[in-house]
Amino acid sequence: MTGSESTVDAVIVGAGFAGLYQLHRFRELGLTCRVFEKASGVGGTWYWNRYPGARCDVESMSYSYSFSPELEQEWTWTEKYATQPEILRYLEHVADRFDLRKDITFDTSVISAIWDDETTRWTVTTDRGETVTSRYVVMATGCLSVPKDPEVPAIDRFQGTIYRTADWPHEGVDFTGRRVGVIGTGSSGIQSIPIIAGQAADTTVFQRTPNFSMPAGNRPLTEQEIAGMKADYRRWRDLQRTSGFGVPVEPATRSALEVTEEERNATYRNAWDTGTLVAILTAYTDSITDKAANDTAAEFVRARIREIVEDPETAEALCPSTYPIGTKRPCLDTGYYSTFNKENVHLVDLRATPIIEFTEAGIRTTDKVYELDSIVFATGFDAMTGALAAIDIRGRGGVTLTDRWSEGPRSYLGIAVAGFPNLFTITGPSSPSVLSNMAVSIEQHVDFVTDAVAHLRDGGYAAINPTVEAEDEWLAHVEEVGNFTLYPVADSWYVGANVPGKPRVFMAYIGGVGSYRERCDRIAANGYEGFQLIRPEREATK
Ligand code: NA7
Repeated sequence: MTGSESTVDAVIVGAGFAGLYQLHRFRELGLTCRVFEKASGVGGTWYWNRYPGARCDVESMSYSYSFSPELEQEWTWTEKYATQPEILRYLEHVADRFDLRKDITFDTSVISAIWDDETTRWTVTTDRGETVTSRYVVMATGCLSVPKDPEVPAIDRFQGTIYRTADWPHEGVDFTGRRVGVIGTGSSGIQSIPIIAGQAADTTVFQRTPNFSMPAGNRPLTEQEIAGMKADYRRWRDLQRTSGFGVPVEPATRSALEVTEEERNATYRNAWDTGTLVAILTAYTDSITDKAANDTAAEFVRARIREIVEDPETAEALCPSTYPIGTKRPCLDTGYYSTFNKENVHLVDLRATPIIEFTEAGIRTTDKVYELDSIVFATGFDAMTGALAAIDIRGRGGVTLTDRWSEGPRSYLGIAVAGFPNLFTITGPSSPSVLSNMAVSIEQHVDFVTDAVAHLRDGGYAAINPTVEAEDEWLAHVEEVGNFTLYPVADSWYVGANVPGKPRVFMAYIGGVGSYRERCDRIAANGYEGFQLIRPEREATK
């Protein structure tokens, strides 16, 4: 395809959960589409993150598409929390079932997207030299798709093997007999460490910030559970869509501070035993808004860590204490804390002894050299904006998205950016996405975008673009709601704190998936309030 040029109605960037569904919906509208995907297959996150133990920590029957009742009935999940291979098989099945692959070009990255105000078209260029002109561009590039390495000197000097959880070898890795170091204790580290430690001769975990983790209680689904859910999917989907996090929960009615310690701990114990992320964070009305209330949940989890981990010094180092529980993404694990009871597993607290550099033989901290055969980077992502910043996106007047976002991402609803007409960001910054069940948020965004495009077509409009005022109002609302909670205080990837130099902005909407959906529906029903609808040749604007 090198050097070729073509025209379609829409270019979609990415063939993960979002890109696949967007392609399906646009095709239903009769649009011609091209999807470009960097990987050699569909799946996005679930294509790349093949590290041992990789699972979704939203329950499998909820973390799935709802748009096709037939798909819901024919696909059967096997475990409470699906593994990466199972989710990838599901997405491959979706691609085949809806005949999506024929419009997807694999092994191809989009490198630029340039808007032309005269033609009201985007010109999209790929790293294989192909140029496509389209009316619409949808960035289905994912929130956690640009991995970042640890910021330590001399990584290249290390003579052993380096693996990245976010780009794991397809053939897998056998750590038997090896001395392995793992850097990073987010979800990827916490899921993989027990399995790596089960194989390796010796495992050293380099921890900068301890994380709150709860037992996943993963298990095979029973036939009754599967049949029950399949019979009840429609009601369940409605509950998901109107919930706070895209996962139905009983709303709390009381403050954590108005009940006795005994009652509170019984509630937390029940929440802990559910093996879900949300139960402990939604147990009380003020769990995530009041520091004293939050402390009670944090202390409950710390007590469990001290119970499980036998060495008191290691237990203390594993106890998070520098941020409220929930304000950095908590984890679900299978045997994470007990892994530190093994003799051949060691914890290095990087707050006490930071890494100085990599050496030929391993890692040098301020007090010691750790000799290693392999090092695993589980060091996270340039979240929310990384994948968009990697593409040279230029809107009206040649303004780049990177310049427009130099002080932090600006967006209306997390879907569209003033000055960048007909460009849509699925689960973009300031949407509820990363604080929700992604499957629910992705479907809602794709549906909104598809309806907007149908509205343009039916009304004879050439383009849609949010106004700066609508963007300002939305961002003020996102900030106001965020500030009502404890989220902005933590040095998390939600605020960009994990990437040196990134502007500190709380990039998620915590107003709830349900109320966000209502707002989007209202905006659409009111003729796309806050958006400018542009007629061909700008003959009229609204
Ligand atoms: P996360 O959650 O961002 O975790 C990355 C981890 O790597 C975290 O513990 C970081 O510590 C650590 N890290 C990052 N850079 C360094 C350096 N330079 N030195 C030492 N340690 C470092 O990424 P995951 O892949 O685990 O999970 C991503 C999401 O996937 C997760 O939130 C779920 O939504 C699913 P830090 O906390 O920054 O001090």
